[in-house]
Amino acid sequence: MKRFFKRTFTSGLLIGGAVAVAVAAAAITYERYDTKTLKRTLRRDAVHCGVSTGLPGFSAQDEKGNWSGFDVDFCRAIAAAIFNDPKKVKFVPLDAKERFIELSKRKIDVLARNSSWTMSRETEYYLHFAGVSYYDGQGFMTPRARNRTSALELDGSKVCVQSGTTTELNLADYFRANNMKFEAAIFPALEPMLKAYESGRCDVLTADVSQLYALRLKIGKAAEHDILPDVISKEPLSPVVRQKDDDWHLLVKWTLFAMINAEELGIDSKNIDAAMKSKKPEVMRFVGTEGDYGEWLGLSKDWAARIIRHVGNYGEVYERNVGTNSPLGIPRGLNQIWSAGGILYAPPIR
Ligand SMILES: N[C@@H](CCC(=O)N[C@@H](CS)C(=O)NCC(=O)O)C(=O)O
Repeated sequence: MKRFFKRTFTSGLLIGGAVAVAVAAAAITYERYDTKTLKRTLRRDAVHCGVSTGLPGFSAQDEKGNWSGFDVDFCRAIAAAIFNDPKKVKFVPLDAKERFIELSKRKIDVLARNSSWTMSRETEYYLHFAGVSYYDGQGFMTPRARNRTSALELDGSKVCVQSGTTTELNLADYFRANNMKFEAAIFPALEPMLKAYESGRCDVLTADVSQLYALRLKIGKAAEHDILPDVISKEPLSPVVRQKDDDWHLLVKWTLFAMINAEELGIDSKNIDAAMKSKKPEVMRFVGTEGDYGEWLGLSKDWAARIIRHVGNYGEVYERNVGTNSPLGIPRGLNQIWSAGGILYAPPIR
C-alpha cells in the first residue's frame, strides 16, 4: 500500500529590505511505502520474533511453555505497541548460525536474540540493526577450581565456543594478540557446548559476558565458576530487521527508543495512568496526549504508553530479567541511562 502525506510549507521572502513580503505556499507530497512486514504481522495478528534457544534472563521457556527474558520482553513491547496486547507474539528459537538466514527468508519479522551489530552482518545479509538494546562485551568463564584470575593466564587452554558468532573470531584475535596458544572446541549449538564445558572437556568457555551470567545460572552451582574480569571485545546487541522494510524498521527502532526515553522521563508501568494526565510537554508527546507521533508510525496515538503499561520502561525490563535483584545479578554498568552515568542515549520523541 502506498500512503501519501501532504504537508504545506510556508516560506517568507523579504524583498530589498522593504516592507513588502511575498509569501509563497508550496505543497510537497511525500510518498511512504508500507512494506510487507507490518501488513503481514497485522493480518496474522502476531509478531514472529526470533529468540535464542534458551538463555535464562534473555529468552527461556518454563515448564508450561511460557517465555520470559530481556529479549522476550522486547518482542512483547513490539506487540504491545501494535496490538495493545503483549501476548500476540510467536517466539521462534534460533541458534547462532541460522538466525540471520531465517530473518532474510522472512521466517521471522524481527530478531531479538543477543545479536551483535557488525558491518558485515548488515551488508552480507541485507539487514539493519535497529539500535543498541544492550552494550555487551566478550569474556571468559572458568571452573573456580582452576584458580584463574585473568584471561592472560589462559595460555594453552582448550576453549569452548559456539560457531556462527562474533565470539569465534574475537577469541582467535585475542590469543594471537597476546602471543598465547589455544585449542578451540567449536559447537554449532548451545547445549552440547555447555555439556562439554561441564564435563571438563574444555578448560574455559567464552561468550558475551551477559550470556556467561546466563550460562552460569543454567549450569546450577554458580559459585563453582568464575567469570574473569577481562572484556575482550565490543558487542553492541541489537534487534535486527530486513533492509527495504522501512516502516517496520522505524517501528522496531522507536519501540526501543520509547523504552529508553520512558526511563529517562521517569515514566514506568506503575505511573503510566498518571502520565496520561500529565501536562509536561515531553510526557504529553510521549503518551500521545499531544501530537500524532504514533500515527506517523502507522500506529495509534498511545503506542508508547501501551509499551510501558504492558511491558515497562527499559530499566524495569532490565531489572526484572537480568538486574542485580534477578537471579542473573548483572549490574547496569554501561546499560544505564546517559544521565545516570551509562551510555544509553535515545533520540527524543518530538
Ligand atoms: N553476540 C554474539 C554471540 C551470540 C550468541 O549466539 N551466543 C551464543 C553463546 S551463549 C548463544 O547465545 N547461544 C544460544 C543459542 O544458540 O540459542 C553474536 O551476535 O554473534
